[in-house]
Amino acid sequence: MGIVSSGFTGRRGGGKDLPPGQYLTHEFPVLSAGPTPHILTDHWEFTVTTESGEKYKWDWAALMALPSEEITKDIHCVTRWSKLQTTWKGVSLDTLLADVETGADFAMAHSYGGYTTNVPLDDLLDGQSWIAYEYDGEPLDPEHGGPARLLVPHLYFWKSAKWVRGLVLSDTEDLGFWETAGYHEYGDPWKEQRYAGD
Ligand SMILES: Nc1nc2c(c(=O)[nH]1)N[C@H]1C(S)=C(S)[C@@H](COP(=O)(O)O)O[C@H]1N2
Ligand SMILES: [Mo]
Repeated sequence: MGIVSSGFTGRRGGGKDLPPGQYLTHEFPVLSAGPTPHILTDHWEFTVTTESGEKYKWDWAALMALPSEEITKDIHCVTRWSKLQTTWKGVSLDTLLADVETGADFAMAHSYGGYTTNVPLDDLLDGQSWIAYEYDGEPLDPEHGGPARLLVPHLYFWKSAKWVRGLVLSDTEDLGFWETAGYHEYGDPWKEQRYAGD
């Protein structure tokens, strides 16, 4: 009996958490533009390079020594699936960038394997992004970006670079992998900024 409406769970009021054009999934799809790199935490390193070329580096032990946060956020992929209330553990970019001297407006995230994606620096700060290393209480699977990925859940999920290895800060906006291929330079799911010009 009743009306079955796929996409509405009812749990949080029937779809108000879904940006336009998105549907709900309970799966965790894997979307990777290339093969999954397998990086041992012993070899993992995260580097922030400022606009003046100064470098700040963290190895895995240094990342683990930083205060971590439990994160519960909705995620939205530009291929139209959304997943609500995903749970992660990671280190806030506020923590990582606290002592980084920069006046840059833009960041390019770089991944092991060569993927890149551009994000305004302001969108990485104020509790909006993390280097996540656990998903659902478990170490992050390699196919989902383990050992660690960028998590920027307020933008389309392509901005959440898997296997992240660094940020390059800049005064000017460069375009990353998907942005160069015609996707939106910013990617706000609530404004449906899927493609350049949206
Ligand atoms: N390094 C890297 N990061 C990436 C991608 C990728 O291909 N390579 N794909 C992006 C896209 S399009 C999405 S939707 C999400 C998918 O993450 P998932 O595979 O954990 O679902 O990762 C993003 N980060
Ligand atoms: Mo995506």
